[in-house]
Amino acid sequence: MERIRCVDVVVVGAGFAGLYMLHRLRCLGLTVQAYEAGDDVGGVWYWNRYPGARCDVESMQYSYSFDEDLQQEWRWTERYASQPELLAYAGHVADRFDLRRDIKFATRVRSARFLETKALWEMVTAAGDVLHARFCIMATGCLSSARIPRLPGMERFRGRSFHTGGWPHEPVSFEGERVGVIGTGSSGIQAIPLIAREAANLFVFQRTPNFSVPAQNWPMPEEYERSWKRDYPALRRRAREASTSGSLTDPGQHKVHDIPPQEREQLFEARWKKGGVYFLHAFTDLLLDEASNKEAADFVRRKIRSIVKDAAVADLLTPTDHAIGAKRICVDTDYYDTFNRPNVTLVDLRSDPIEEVTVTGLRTTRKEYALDAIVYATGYDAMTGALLNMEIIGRGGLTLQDKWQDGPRSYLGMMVAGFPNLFTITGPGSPSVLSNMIFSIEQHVEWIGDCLGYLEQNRLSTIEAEAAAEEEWVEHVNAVADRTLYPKAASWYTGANVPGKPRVFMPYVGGVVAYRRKCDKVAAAGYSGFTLARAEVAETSMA
Ligand code: N01
Repeated sequence: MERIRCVDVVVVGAGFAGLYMLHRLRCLGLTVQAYEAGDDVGGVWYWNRYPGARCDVESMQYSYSFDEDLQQEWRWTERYASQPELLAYAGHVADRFDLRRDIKFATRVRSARFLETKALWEMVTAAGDVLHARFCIMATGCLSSARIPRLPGMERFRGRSFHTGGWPHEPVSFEGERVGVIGTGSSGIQAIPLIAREAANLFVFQRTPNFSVPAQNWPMPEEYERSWKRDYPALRRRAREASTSGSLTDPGQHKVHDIPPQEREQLFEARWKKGGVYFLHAFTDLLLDEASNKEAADFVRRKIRSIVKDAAVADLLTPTDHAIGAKRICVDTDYYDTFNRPNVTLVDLRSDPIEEVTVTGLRTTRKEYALDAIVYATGYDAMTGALLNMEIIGRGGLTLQDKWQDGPRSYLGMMVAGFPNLFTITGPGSPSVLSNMIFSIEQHVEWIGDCLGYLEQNRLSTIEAEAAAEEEWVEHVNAVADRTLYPKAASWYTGANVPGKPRVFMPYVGGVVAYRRKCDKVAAAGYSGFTLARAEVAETSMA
């Protein structure tokens, strides 16, 4: 019988998390096998090729900091990087550190089972290949499991269908076509203005309006780039030590009601002009106090009404059911103005829901829309979807699906009791999606790398979260979230976008500084809250 190959670590995913993890593990002298479902590196930036896909964290900050030469040499061309540039950057990193040779592409992991007697993870791919590894690191991303709603008749549609999170690699033209976009979250809001410019007619099928602020994207000013590069290490350190999200955003110092209304308005206006998610940092209490939040929300509502010429359309585009920022704020270029175009129609699915997809388009309760293409911008089974799509089996046959049937539970968002030697990079219970993702990825990768180094030095072979520490962390994550407005909105942060998904606020809202302090404290105390042990049997190159 053929012997099963065994490595020290298996990494699932080759996006920004998987790439850096692989590099870090190699630096530790460990043998690594990475698996990636796509044909190349890049993760979310590999899949999301829809028109307008762009990051909304500034390029100078949405980039790796771990290698000074890399951050000095790479040149971003815009304030916010577009998807092609981000994908090129991921490719550059893979080349620079020669990472591809340890990544098996076009390979989806079907299951991961912890073999207790051997203290090994057994990985099985969709093609049936088997691999053993002492450690399994899930770098599977928070927004990687695309969700297409099951609409009656979908399979009949004779036109082209797309999901923003699985966009084709070849160019897609909508020139002269009748296009329907379903969904008005960040992806839809980025894609709609560009599709509108190309299509003959664009129908936007909106169920819930979202708050969006202008990106104010522009070509990278040379002096701005130079100022960052002059001081990169110090600025990165400041982001680590003195920011809530891992990005330097020039946070406001006041609560909304501490300053007079006229000044307030000026401050909101200044933030609007500055662009991007900075808007939510105008005041300190926007996500803590409903009255303060309402001031910000009303400002954006007035902006919508001032941009959109048709008052009835403006009304439909105006969010009224959630606090601004409690659902992920959207960042756009010309979104609201797009509804002034004669070829764009907003369809309100609240008053006129979709009944079915037909052979030639979509039928709502009131009307039939003939379409050449349907774009589903319908989001993700966020944070847990990619993990739960695999069969992950821990001690005693416990599946992650069972463990998380009432919502995700983990210690620090990195390890789950009952699943030894399994790490989740930016997992639920960590700042993840409420932070600059590359920033949080780096923190987790470095913490996990140090942890594996510690185990090696101390000749230990397993680490497992203790149930009590996990319980305490889950309670803390919930308690911190409950002090904010976040859990009140029906958002993907809480799983509300997926029918039947348990409603739990998943990311850690306590800020990256407090979070890092906790993780560092745990490590400094010899990994408090974890059980560390030496297994009887371990096939490893580490021991
Ligand atoms: O997904 P979403 P997304 N019928 O879940 C609608 C990140 N991101 O891909 O709200 C009709 O936000 C749904 O309506 P409703 C960012 O973190 C970042 O846009 O459920 N409509 C909603 O309007 C973001 O938050 C960038 O009523 C249906 C939309 O589809 C996250 O990814 C860019 C429907 C889904 O919105 C997800 O964004 C892109 C149905 N059956 C993404 N089902 C940056 O700018 C769903 N919808 C960095």
